[in-house]
Amino acid sequence: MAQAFQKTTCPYCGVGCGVNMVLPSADNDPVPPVSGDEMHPANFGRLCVKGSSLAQTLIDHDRLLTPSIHGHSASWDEALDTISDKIAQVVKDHGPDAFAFYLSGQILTEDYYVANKLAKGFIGTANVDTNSRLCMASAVVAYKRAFGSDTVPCCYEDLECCDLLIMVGSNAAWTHPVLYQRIAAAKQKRPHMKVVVIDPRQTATCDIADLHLAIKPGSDAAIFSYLLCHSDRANVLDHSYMADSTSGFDDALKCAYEATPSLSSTADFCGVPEEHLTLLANWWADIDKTVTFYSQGINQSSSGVDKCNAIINCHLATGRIGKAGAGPFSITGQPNAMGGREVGGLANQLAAHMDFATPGARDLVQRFWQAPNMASENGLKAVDLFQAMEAGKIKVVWIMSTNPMVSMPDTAQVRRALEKCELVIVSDCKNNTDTTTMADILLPATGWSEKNGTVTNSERRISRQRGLLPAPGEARHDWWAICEVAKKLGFQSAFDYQGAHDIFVEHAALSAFENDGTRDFDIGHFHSMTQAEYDTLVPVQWPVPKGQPEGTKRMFTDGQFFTSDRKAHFIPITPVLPQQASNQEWPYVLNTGRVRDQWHTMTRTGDAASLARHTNQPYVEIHPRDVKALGLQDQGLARLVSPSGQAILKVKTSRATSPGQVFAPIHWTQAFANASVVSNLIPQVVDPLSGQPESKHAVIRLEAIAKKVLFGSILSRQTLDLSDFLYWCRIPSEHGFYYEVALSSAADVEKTVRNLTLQTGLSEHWLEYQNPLSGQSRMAWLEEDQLALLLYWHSKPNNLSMDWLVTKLAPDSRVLEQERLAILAGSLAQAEDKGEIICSCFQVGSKQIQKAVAEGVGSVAELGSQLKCGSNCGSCIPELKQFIPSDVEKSA
Ligand SMILES: Nc1nc2c(c(=O)[nH]1)N[C@H]1C(S)=C(S)[C@@H](COP(=O)(O)OP(=O)(O)OC[C@H]3O[C@@H](n4cnc5c(=O)[nH]c(N)nc54)[C@H](O)[C@@H]3O)O[C@H]1N2
Ligand SMILES: Nc1nc2c(c(=O)[nH]1)N[C@H]1C(S)=C(S)[C@@H](COP(=O)(O)OP(=O)(O)OC[C@H]3O[C@@H](n4cnc5c(=O)[nH]c(N)nc54)[C@H](O)[C@@H]3O)O[C@H]1N2
Ligand code: SF4
Ligand SMILES: [Mo]
Repeated sequence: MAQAFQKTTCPYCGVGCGVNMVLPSADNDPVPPVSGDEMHPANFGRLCVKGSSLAQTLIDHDRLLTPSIHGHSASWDEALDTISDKIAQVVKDHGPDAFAFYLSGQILTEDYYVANKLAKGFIGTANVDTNSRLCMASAVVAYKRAFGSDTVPCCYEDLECCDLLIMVGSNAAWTHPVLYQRIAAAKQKRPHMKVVVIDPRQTATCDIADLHLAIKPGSDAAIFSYLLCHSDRANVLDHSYMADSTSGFDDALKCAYEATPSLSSTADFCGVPEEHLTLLANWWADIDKTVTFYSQGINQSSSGVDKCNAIINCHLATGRIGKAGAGPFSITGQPNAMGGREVGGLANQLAAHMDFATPGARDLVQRFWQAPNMASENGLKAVDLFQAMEAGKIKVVWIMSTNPMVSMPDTAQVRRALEKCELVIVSDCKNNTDTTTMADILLPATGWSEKNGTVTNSERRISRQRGLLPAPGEARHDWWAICEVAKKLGFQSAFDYQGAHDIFVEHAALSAFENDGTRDFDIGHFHSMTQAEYDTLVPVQWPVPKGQPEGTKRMFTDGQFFTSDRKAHFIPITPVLPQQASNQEWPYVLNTGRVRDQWHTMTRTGDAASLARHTNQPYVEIHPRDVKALGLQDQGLARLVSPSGQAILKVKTSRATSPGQVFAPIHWTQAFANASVVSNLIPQVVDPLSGQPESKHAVIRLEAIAKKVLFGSILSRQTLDLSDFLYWCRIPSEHGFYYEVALSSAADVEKTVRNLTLQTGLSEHWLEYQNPLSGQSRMAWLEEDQLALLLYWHSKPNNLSMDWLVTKLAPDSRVLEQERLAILAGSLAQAEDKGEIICSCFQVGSKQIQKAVAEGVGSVAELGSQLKCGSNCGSCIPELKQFIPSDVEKSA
């Protein structure tokens, strides 16, 4: 019998896919517990590999279950008393600005709303910032400069009905996979549709590109300045639209001509062939229905706001906005980055899309909230906030749903700041993150599948997340913890909510309060919604003002904007390169970003062994020319050194990056590897307008790690202290603990083995195999026929599959007499070796795919019917194509 499912929303990326979740039941029903919601307008039933693996992340591994104060378990009451007493004391002694929230685009709108209300209206500080500062703060400021409001004009359908799609600084194939697949499907149906990717790196997204501009890092604004000039030269300016709906064009055009006087100077500035730029310019001139889709390659830049406005200028000049298939579309990363913007959850926002600078706004919000202590000016943006903390000015910080010890630039500075701060409160679902280890007070939060509320996706669509599972241990909702502290501070009536529904309707009422069409964000239709209506809310795009329940697909269809003159503003742009340029001392440029199967700091995706198999270790992608010049070894280790820090990463030789540039993913933390936190290397350089860090750019040195390094793989029944290793990385596995490691020298083996036997309490007896010719040495400890510890040493970096060996760590697994040799020889393991996993859904590896292709399989579709790979979520299709010789030729 099929089980009933409930609808909720995926907690990962800003696509905001609808998810059906089967509630646990006693019988073993074959229906998968998580599937795509066919009715949800973001995904129509599709899920990517992360969404499909959600069930695997519901396990309670390392869950934070009780509050604690200075490492000792405490009751909620004790923890909340300690927090409110301390806040009251610092506010009294040092003023309200000694307190700060550091929040996240991964809390729900209702959580965000009460945090913002408490700080800005009741404690009296606008020190409410969030990891969205690292994510889309530049896009927000640019929209506001141009439109007078932070309004995303487009919707997902525009990506399917445009004729030219320019994807800038986005690797959507891996980061917004369901949207990418919608685009790929639309392009297949409409072959005239052109896709252009602008990214210094060749990425999986280039798979559908008709043109890839591998620009010099940071040079994007010059491309769009050139397109603005070209629109003028090619006579495709929309003069009547500009006259009716915009102002400031002449200055912007003059500036663009100064910045990009010729094709050759622009091509040179951007480091691209002139033919590529000409092709793009011709398409831009010839094709009216154009969407520019942009993400972190644009935003995370010291000139991020200008880059966004350079894009918006081009759309305004050609009237390509407010129409089907046209617009400047900033795509959000986190599931509720948009919800955060809606409540005003950034230090330079007030509430409900109002700012401190908007005349009358502070008074309006004060009256609506009946707030006793309204903040009156912007608070500190993330980087400034942590610097003020180090300087002793922020004395209490409440960090919620983010891991700044990994994600902020210059994490050593973040450590110093948190050490200095008198009270660090961290609300998280996990016990052991790089930030929870810095907390004075830990508060256990409910997580996805347990909490109730709303999130808003990249196309302004509000969807419900539904609490379907019970909260484990003493975990509580984030909004509840904030409201309890507010009440203890004396603000009972303003925070006396019975549930998320109460908060949502208040938020809706504020959005409509004295609005009358003056503010874009208006969801007044919901102000009187009942609990039952909230519980059955279907996904809807804002604005949804009173009397207009339908939702709004596209904004600015009438050419009216939210500036004082109701016109959109052109901004004159002078393109600049990243603030730090490489030089003799720091000859390489580091670019950072995401991999397909991991989410941020791996606190959730790191629980799914199957997701670890695509990319199992932190790596740095380096062009073969540089690998050779630096004497590095492919798959070996490199040390990356920047003026702010260091990291050790595995070398991945790749032509995807250009010589002189390297790329490293951001995901690995100290909980997963000893020396691979990439944000260590990033300087605290920010955009002057948005405060967004230049997280995509550091100047670095690369060093080969001495040749005598001994590499190893370790399997263990228990976690190990590997602090005397040069390098270790824990790879999530189905059973036990699996580490890839390196020792500085083979001479350290004896001491290391002694240390490991002491730690594990294992005997001095082990099975051993040595091959002096190959430098291999292997040791296994068995306890009552069960594998307890296995050490494999190799003198060269090795890609041995540990799949079969890991199964021997399963609790009921026995090592049979005849398998003892296989354990040391690894022979059975190799018989099972699938190679690097390409398709995570069906765990199909590169070696299996290569074999099928060698045997005559000639297309991705045939691969799918033979091996199943690519036939579920489709996230791996760009990679599968790389195995098919005819497809590789086509893309070359
Ligand atoms: N698998 C996965 N998906 C995710 C996430 C995740 O952690 N894992 N996180 C989510 C979040 S919060 C976000 S914000 C999004 C981010 O989504 P994206 O922005 O698509 O992801 P990134 O990999 O950070 O960066 C995108 C690209 O910017 C390029 N780039 C670097 N410098 C420049 C430049 O100067 N100009 C241009 N044009 N490009 C440049 C990089 O080479 C990279 O390919 O992903 C969301 N989706
Ligand atoms: N160098 C470099 N740095 C970057 C980036 C980059 O591209 N390059 N990207 C930046 C971007 S775009 C982003 S968005 C950030 C992301 O960086 P972070 O926000 O630091 O990363 P997450 O791993 O998502 O952290 C979320 C934390 O919240 C916890 N959590 C999950 N759900 C809940 C909940 O409901 N309540 C509570 N209280 N806790 C919860 C998780 O366990 C986890 O510890 O990284 C930024 N940093
Ligand atoms: S694309 Fe994937 S990660 Fe993003 S919301 Fe959809 S299922 Fe979740
Ligand atoms: Mo993000």
